[in-house]
Amino acid sequence: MLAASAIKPGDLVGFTFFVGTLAMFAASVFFYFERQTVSDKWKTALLISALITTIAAVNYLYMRDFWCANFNGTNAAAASPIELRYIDWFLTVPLMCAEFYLLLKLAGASINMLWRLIGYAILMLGAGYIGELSVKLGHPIRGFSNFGWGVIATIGWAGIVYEIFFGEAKQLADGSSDANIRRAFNLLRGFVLIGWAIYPIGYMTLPGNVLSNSTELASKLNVIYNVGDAINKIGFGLIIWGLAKRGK
Ligand SMILES: *C/C=C(C)/C=C/C=C(C)/C=C/C1=C(C)CCCC1(C)C
Repeated sequence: MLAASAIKPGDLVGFTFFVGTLAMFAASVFFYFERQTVSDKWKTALLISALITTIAAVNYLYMRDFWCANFNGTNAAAASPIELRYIDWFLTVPLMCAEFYLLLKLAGASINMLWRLIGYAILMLGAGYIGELSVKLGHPIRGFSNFGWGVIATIGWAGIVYEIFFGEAKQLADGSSDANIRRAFNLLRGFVLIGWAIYPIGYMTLPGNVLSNSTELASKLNVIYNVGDAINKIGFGLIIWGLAKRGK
């Protein structure tokens, strides 16, 4: 049963998994219904927004249960649902890259741009996963600690940021005659630069990383990731929704 394990009193992390599930479900219902009301050209993008929050909603049910079944009050690292988390991100981050592609397709975006974004995302998430795995296993992997893997992951993130602030994506957006598209593009890339920065902050609370001694944050890794997911997944969707509502 998905909801087999109860949240223990005072378990803030379990609570954010629960609220995260509700928020993702509510956002999904909203995007599916609103999709009927927008012009055809934005229906696919809004469907992708709904899929992103739906995948997260289902995954949050499992993550909450994993956490609640394993957390005993002190073992935050062992109770962390690392595999489920990264399965979700490996599905939803490429879909977010696809949103950029769909947005800029009318301005002439090439499929290569989409593959580049997805390639960077895979580097970012693959290295991040290996770094978190090294914490779980308790030893470096291929000579790198979680810090080293975090640096490699950051290169992937920097690639995405480069593409949308300086690369082909930026040039296409600049060249678009549609002010609504330019505006949505600027908002989306703001999320990638600022909203996505929440994740490396969470990652830095891992043992041995730069924020691991902060008593405020230590053991709050999953809270930080959950807040990041709610802001970014629902925020991305709302920008696409706003564009679709305004753009004819
Ligand atoms: C819906 C899920 C999203 C938008 C997930 C985004 C995840 C990241 C931007 C993760 C980035 C990381 C780094 C930049 C370095 C440390 C390792 C990661 C994977 C946490």
